[in-house]
Amino acid sequence: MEQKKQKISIAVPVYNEEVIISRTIATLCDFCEKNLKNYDWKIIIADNNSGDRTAEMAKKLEKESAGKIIYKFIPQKGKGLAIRESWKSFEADFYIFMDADLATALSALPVLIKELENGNNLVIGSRFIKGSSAKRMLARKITSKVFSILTRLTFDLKIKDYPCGFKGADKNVINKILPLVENNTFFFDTELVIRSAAGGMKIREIPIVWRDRDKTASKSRVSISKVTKEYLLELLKLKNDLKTKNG
Ligand SMILES: Nc1nc2c(ncn2[C@@H]2O[C@H](COP(=O)(O)OP(=O)(O)O)[C@@H](O)[C@H]2O)c(=O)[nH]1
Ligand SMILES: [Mg+2]
Repeated sequence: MEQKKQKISIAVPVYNEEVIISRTIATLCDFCEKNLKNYDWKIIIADNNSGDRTAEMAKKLEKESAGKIIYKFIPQKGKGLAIRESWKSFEADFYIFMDADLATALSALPVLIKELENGNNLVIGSRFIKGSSAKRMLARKITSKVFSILTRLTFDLKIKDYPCGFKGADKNVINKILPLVENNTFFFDTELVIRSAAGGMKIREIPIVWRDRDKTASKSRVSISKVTKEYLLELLKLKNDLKTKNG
């Protein structure tokens, strides 16, 4: 008897990604076709009203994909909101998101899925553990390291990488933790990790190979100073919230 295939939803948040989207989504789709044969997978392109040709290109990808790629339009901006809405739109066994620039080498995708099947509730691609490597701009490397240390100290956690754009969650996290997550922008997945830890979820970091996007092709959508300010404020807000709720 043929076993029922596990359903996997892969959300890819995009904002003004006309330069890379066709290539990276084709690469991802190809990879899934070859390496996720035993799963029923879908890729959801989550677009927050991009001002460029992202929507047009994503719709074309959807049309040519025989149901494997779905274009989702979310009028209000925010990477977190885009991921949340994508996850909500398609019922699955495992919920994944990854950045559209494929900063994380796709070889980590089957590993991430295996770790979810092994019973971990949340699996995090990590740039800071043994076996990982990250090619990044020095300024990003430093802020990223500082975020890691601050977050670990603030919440007394062992997890090393919080905002990495490559994560997977099971139904427990989606049903019990996701509704508690307030942030809908860049801090969304960091909050998801911290609230998952506070909620007793089993979390595992896996090593990844990370490469910041090629600046000649397109620039990061993230401004370091803006993100740093938001990250610190959100960290404090979350600390207070967890403190109040836990007495
Ligand atoms: N839907 C959506 N996606 C976003 C938004 N901001 C960033 N992204 C996506 O989030 C991912 C990470 O962005 P990127 O610029 O690579 O960030 P960096 O790797 O931290 O420099 C990419 O897939 C972006 O297209 C947003 O406001 N809405
Ligand atoms: Mg990136």
